[in-house]
Amino acid sequence: MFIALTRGVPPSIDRCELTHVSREPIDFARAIEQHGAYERALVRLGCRVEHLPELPDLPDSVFVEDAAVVFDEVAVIARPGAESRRAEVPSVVDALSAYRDVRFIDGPATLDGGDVLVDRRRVYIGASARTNADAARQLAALLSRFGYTVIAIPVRGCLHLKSAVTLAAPETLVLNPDLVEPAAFDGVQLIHVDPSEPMAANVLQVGDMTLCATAYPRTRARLEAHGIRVEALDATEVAKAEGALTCCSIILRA
Ligand code: CIR
Repeated sequence: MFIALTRGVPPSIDRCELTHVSREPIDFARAIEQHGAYERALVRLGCRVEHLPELPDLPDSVFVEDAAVVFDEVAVIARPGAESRRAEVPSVVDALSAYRDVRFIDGPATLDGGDVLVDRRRVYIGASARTNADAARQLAALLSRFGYTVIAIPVRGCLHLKSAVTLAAPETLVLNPDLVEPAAFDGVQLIHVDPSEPMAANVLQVGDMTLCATAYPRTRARLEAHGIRVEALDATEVAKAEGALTCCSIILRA
């Protein structure tokens, strides 16, 4: 039903880019174990996991989400805002070319996939340190023929739009109102993270299940109170690399 592109955790992950997070030692063995559990969860939820080639010397290469945004009609190849991450992209282009027409965000515009949140025909794009207005304009031009509306959303105090808000269920977003303005999301149900869990807004909905990090039990309870089925996964090691659950896969309808 779904294909999930993933890539192994590189041994260089301790040299990853960091913007809003202080560097802490990453337990590589534990990171591999958690990533394996993540992939097994995706399989349980109906994904065929396809492994991209390992890139051991690219510290952020496990965060495949940033390299592309895939729609049913087209794959849009990103141009990551961190120059150190641009070499991650070609293998993602190769993999996606088997499934979709691919289109590119042209430089000097920059776009990280973590800044793009798709809810039906609405595409929210973060105005962040990684993604700029030129990329938003190009994305809108690429998608207008398919009936998508692209809406630029400022984000503050976090890396990506999807650090601040993600899809928890159809027409339902989970968000941290300190990082993104709730009024920007008109006409959808909003669930706020528990205030004691500011980084809990990154969840990954696949089919009728939503994956959430075990570190955020209070936000999980809020989702469940809204009737959302939640499975919790440990994601402590990618969190130290400023990553979360959506970042580690590109999921597309087969
Ligand atoms: C970076 O700064 O690019 C990585 N250390 C973390 C990227 C996380 N990706 C994501 O949220 N989509």
